Amino acid sequence: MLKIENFIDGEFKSSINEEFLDNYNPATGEKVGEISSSGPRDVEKAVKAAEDAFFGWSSLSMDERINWLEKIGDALEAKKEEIAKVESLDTGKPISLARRVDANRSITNFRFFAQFAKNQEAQIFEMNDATNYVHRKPVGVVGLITPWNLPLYLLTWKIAPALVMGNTIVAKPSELTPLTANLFAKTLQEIDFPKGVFNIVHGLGPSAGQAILEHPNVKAISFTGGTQTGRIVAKIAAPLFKKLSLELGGKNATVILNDADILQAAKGAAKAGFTNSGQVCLCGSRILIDESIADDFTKHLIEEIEAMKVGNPQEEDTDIGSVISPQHLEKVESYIQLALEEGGEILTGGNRPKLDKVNSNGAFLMPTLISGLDIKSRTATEEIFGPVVTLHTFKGDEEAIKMANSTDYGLAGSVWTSDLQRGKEFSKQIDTGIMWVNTWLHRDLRTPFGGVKNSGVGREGGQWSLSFFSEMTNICVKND
Ligand code: TXE
Repeated sequence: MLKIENFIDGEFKSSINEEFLDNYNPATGEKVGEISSSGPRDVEKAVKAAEDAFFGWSSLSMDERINWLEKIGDALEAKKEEIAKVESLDTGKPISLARRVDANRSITNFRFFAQFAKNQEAQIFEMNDATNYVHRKPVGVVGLITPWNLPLYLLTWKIAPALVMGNTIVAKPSELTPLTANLFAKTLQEIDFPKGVFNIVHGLGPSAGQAILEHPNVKAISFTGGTQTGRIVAKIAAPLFKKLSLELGGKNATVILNDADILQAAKGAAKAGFTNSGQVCLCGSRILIDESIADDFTKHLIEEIEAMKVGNPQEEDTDIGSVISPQHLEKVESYIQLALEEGGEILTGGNRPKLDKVNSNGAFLMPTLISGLDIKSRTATEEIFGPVVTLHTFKGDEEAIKMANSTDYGLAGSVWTSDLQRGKEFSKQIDTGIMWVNTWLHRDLRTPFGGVKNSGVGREGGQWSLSFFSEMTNICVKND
């Protein structure tokens, strides 16, 4: 039985109250371990360790910190298969997805920010009688609070830029998925990473998470999670004038225009809708299809969905694993019930699969496609965050734009068309932070990542991450 303890000042130690939370494998329903259930006193210890380590870490040169990021990337690369296995065990996601997406991206996050920081140019603004130098300094001790859907991928997406800019860290992974954060901490120990620079406090949001938000010496909060929790984070952090990055929920539209390549669009829409069982904030959980090609497209889409293998996430050919927990499964199923009440028709899925004994107690749901709902129905406007996608027809681009923009979220979307210029122009009309044309989840880490409305505040990626994790001083030198 795994015992996952806090990682403070380079050592693993249980929370002061010696309390633990159970940790489960959602694909089998089995308890796999326990994690420390920390509170404010543990956060105090972690912040103190981060403060004590701050001078040493921030006084390293940028090149020395870049070297450390490269060493971490190499150490994670050597453990890629272990990361994939542990992430799959903790989340119920297919091992192939955990390897291709979670493990690979966790390694890439360090290598990308090492390279990106290397290429940073000094920001200098010349006047006719003076020169302005923009000097970047670390923020100090930063708090990273992350969710359960892409645990190590999203945590390292914040750790790498925070470290390279000279900050020290107190992190709280989701209490549902602590294992790869623990593996990451062990890796830092193995490479003799400076103690206290990176700390983990495990536990529940309202106790451990909230204590990080409230701690006066935590100067910035980078949060990824639900919109509801994002409101709580903002309410606590804003009056303390902490820097705040909020990456929240989404209800993204996959829009198929009348000149799309129907087969390519059906494959793309199925991938966008059901990757990680729909538990990615970027998932295309609403498909909008031009009525002139709706029948043909829907036929191909259903074929793509029904070809997905649902089952044991430890098997290489599994496409859809379990969702994160029985509680989340019930939440997702309640939306299927709601959809029927709102006049929806289930075109495929909507039921739990019959699986072998090992997974008979797992939180599995067949990928589900529902048509016939009003675009303003609750099912089509609230984030479900599971393998449930709604299908809506439109007549002409104007109506498609209106429908795509008809939720309180604004994170991402995709549009499928054979006319790339049309796709680009269409994308400009959509109120989201990210739009893909004839693809989905194709990522250049230099680009701004984040959303508007209830999808959050701020952007991550490239220069946006380096700016968030640093403070600027403009030094204006009068020329003699
Ligand atoms: O997020 P939560 P979860 C959305 C999606 C999903 C919902 C819940 O809608 O259903 O979020 O997912 C910590 N003070 N997305 O449970 O609950 C919590 O312990 C401080 C979209 O992951 O918001 C965890 O570490 N911290 C998202 C983290 O916040 C608190 C990806 C996220 O938990 C807290 C994942 C509090 N009061 C979920 N309450 C995206 N945009 O990528 C909780 N936490």
